[in-house]
Amino acid sequence: MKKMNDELKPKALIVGVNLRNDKNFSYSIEELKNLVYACNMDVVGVITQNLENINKPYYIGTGKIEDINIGINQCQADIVVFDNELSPVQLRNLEKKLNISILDRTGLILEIFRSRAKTKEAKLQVELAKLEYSLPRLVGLHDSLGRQAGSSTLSNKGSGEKKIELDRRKIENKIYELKKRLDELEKIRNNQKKRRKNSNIPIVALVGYTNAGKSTLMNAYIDTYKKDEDKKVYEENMLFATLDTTVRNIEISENKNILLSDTVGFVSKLPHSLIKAFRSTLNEIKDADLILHVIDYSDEKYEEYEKVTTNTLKEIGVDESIPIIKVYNKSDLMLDRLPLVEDKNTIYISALKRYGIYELSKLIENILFKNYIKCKMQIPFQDGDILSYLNDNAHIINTKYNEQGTLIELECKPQDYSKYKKYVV
Ligand SMILES: Nc1nc2c(ncn2[C@@H]2O[C@H](COP(=O)(O)OP(=O)(O)OP(=O)(O)O)[C@@H](O)[C@H]2O)c(=O)[nH]1
Ligand SMILES: [Mg+2]
Repeated sequence: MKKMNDELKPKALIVGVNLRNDKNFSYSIEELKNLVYACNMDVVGVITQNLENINKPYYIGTGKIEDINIGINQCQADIVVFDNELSPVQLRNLEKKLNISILDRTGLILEIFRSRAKTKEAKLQVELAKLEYSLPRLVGLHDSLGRQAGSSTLSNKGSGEKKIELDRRKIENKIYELKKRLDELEKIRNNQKKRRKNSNIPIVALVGYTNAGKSTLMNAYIDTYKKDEDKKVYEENMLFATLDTTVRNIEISENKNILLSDTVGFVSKLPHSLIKAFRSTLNEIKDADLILHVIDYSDEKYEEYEKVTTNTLKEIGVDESIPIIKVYNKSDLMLDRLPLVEDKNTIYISALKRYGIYELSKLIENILFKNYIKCKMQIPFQDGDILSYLNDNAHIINTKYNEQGTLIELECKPQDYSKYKKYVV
């Protein structure tokens, strides 16, 4: 039996154009369905068309418009969702022909982000992205207003155009104001970043397709290494549960700390206005010394998701020289499909069940602390301050006391090794 709630959900008819036999087309439609569900709507039908080129005024071919009209009636749809981004003119033309609300992929993703934003910065970023997106689309919203031919000055325009012009100015002012407030927040963020850089603790960024388990992995680290319940992050089975960045200092082995950061997830064709508005949140990834690319191995489309993430990293300008570990997550659901031999810098784990966390830490350690030098130092009693510095900053493997002082076996940074070379035995 259908739940009452389901009946109240808006019914969406999906429309997709397969341009020049795109091999990613069916994947894109599947993804759009998930985005529609994430926006709390039901999918009641899918209409597709194969085209060589788009039909500029409507995006879809003119003949297909009638099919969509029939589809709307048959499925009793409340809204039509297009799989691509529509130009303002296309949106207006289609609304006129179909007489129904229309959302394109970008509008849909923006709507999901709006409903998820919790922190002040995320809210401001989403609002900015929405305004940037709606500005060129204003004409469509006011098309029903009367127009007169007129010169370009406001006073000579017809009432419809005047209204659009006033709205446009209002939105432009609001965009200016939002950017200013976001710049202020970015300054605070940059100061925090500077402090982090100065601390010399390597930054490890969790990245990946939305819902891959990044936040769950962050929590697994907090659980395993910090035992600090209230510092956990929000994890949830929904697209875009996380919209901001959280950083935690984790000691993955004695005196080897990392700054682990969890941030917003990706989806294919992430709208440009969002990438622009979320610039400062996404910039956190650019500063990383190591990227953990988290992949939901239990999803049959995981290879597609992998590509989406790799492409998005390129798009936001992440340096290709940053090392990446591929973390195949949710392996607890795939125990019969685990490879016998893992590739280099690849690991199969379960963030939820906490399987493979220690092994992942070892991989991280091998990359970030590989230049640590293993040695023995004999520290005389009178140099207790050096012993306490090394206790705090090096990985001490063994400590023995003898007549000359303390003999330690340790792994330390090359800088510390050269500084304290005289103690090496
Ligand atoms: N079975 C299983 N489920 C997992 C595992 N890791 C995460 N999940 C589930 O996957 C869902 C999404 O997890 P999140 O950690 O919120 O995913 P995310 O990558 O942070 O997602 P966004 O913040 O939305 O981008 C949750 O319901 C988790 O319980 C795992 O190892 N095994
Ligand atoms: Mg998350």
